[in-house]
Amino acid sequence: MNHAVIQQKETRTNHNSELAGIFHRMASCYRYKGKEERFRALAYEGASRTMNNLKEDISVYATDVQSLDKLSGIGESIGEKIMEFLKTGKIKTYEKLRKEVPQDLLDLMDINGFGPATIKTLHEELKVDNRDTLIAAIQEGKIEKLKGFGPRKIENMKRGLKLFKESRERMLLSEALIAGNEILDIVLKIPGVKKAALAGSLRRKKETIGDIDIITTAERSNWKKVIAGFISIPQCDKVLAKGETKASILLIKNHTQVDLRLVNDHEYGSALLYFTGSKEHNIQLRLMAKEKGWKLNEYGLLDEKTDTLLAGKTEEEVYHCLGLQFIPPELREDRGEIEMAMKRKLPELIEIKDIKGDMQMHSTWSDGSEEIEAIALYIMKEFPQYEYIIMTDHSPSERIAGGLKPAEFRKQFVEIDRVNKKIGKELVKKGTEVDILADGSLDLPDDLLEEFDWVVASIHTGFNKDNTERLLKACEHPSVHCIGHPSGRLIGRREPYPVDWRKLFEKAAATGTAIEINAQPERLDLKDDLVKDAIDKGIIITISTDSHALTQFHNMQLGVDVAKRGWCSKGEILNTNSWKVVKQFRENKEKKHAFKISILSLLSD
Ligand code: DGT
Ligand code: CA
Ligand code: CA
Ligand code: ZN
Repeated sequence: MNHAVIQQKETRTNHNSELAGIFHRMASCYRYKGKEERFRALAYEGASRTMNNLKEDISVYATDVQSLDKLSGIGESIGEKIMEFLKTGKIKTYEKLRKEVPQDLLDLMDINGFGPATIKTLHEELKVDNRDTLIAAIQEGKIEKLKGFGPRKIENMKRGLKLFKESRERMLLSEALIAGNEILDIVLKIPGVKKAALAGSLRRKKETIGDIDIITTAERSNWKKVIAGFISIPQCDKVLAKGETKASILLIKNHTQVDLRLVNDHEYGSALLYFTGSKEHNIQLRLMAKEKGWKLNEYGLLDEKTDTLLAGKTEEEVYHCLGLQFIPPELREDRGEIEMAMKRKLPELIEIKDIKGDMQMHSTWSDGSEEIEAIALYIMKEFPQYEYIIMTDHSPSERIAGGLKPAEFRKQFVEIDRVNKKIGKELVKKGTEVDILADGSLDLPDDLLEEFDWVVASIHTGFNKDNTERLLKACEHPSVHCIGHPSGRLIGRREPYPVDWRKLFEKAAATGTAIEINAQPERLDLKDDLVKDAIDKGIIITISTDSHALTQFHNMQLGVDVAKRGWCSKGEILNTNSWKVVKQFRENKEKKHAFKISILSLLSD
């Protein structure tokens, strides 16, 4: 790819994400202004989502306001703002709004515990307009005197602030992967660079990433040139450190830190191993080496006394020399992987190519942005290996998300049949994401639930309570096949609600209920260590993208990354199977239930 093309690609993604950011902040401003502006807030929030989900840069659609009108969520007024932005780089209404609302506090509005009314009160009563003074005020106990700020609310706010702080310091895996791969491509083009690879938590696919680590090899005579090349890439905002073998920079975008380390070819494997981590995994490896009279560091596996190099060119070589099976980066967390590698019993991890279908998604029938037919056509083109996709629109109590009433689901069944007939393939399956209500009952009648091919049951309310009982009750329902986003967390924004996981996993195993890995970048729910606990209990896992737009189907990779970090092989993931097996899983649950009922009736006779 030549430089001109790269430049063009960068400006392309910029328009959409910049506008999405502005619209999101405008929505926050309107929410802050109060109830009268709530429809504006909703409209701008919708426009922000649309911007994030566009396949092409907005300028491609923006030939005039009329053509923008065709995009979902973009009416005439917002269309004009887009045109204004493309022409002038600014939106006057936004510039005006910024002056009326304390901008520094606005970011907090995305955090659990900081609604617009709360922020307004704090701003007006405490006369604070920046985050630091607000945080200080909370810590000094000043807000306890305000009306409506009880101990539970304040506790909740403190937890929210902690999350917010963490989210400032660490990126989501999805963002870091994009940034990391962009920079890796650029590093590979620096004159003199031979090999380069991502290392650190990014290579291990941890759910959040502190900084991006890159390992590079080059001829020794070129090292100076490579370091100089790295610190002068156009994406670099600031050089943090620069030495002979390493450099650290901050990127312009999001001020992401990138650490680059240079090594010789024959050290590449041991350096990659060292800088991939985790630190805890490395410590265990070093102890192993020591017991054998060796030492292990970034320069190789060496004899302690003679300094003879035993291994170092590849990671495989180092693991082999230590008497270990190769350990995939996703498992390097000191969670028992070294012991298993010694016994040569590591699982053969699931790969993206094993996936045969997507288990949760939403269409325009509820809160998705695409018609069922468009989704089906897109999947046929982009994911030809998929044998099925399950449409799982929301149930009635999800009012904001446009949940469907029973009669509407029955209409949707007809539409799904029509689409399948048109594409000549039983690709689209009939499902729902049914709400688990406060008492653990479901939001749709039993007779309808029985008609679905697949039922995911999820919690969308009551995030501060222990939700174990609700989830257990849902598992006991014969028509619930899977628990969706089981912990309810949003990384950096909302903590998981309390759940007794051991109880839930036992119930899921006993009732034959699957548990979801939701691959939405902010969810990654169930999280990796709990996935491992779940499969140890014999639970079957599904991976789903929960897509609300076409661009989100590619998140399947993130779900697979979580499954790998949870030690899953193909056998533990239901949607690596053909639809026949999914149907068997479903029938199994019904049989289990029927069996239990018949035993109960025998006992009562
Ligand atoms: P992050 O950036 O916080 O998401 O996590 P990592 O794992 O990428 O950590 P980072 O960037 O500080 O260092 C990259 C790798 O380098 C780390 O996974 C292991 C290795 N490493 C760094 N510092 C040490 C250390 O003091 N001892 C050992 N054994 N390894 C280290
Ligand atoms: Ca790192
Ligand atoms: Ca680092
Ligand atoms: Zn949901």
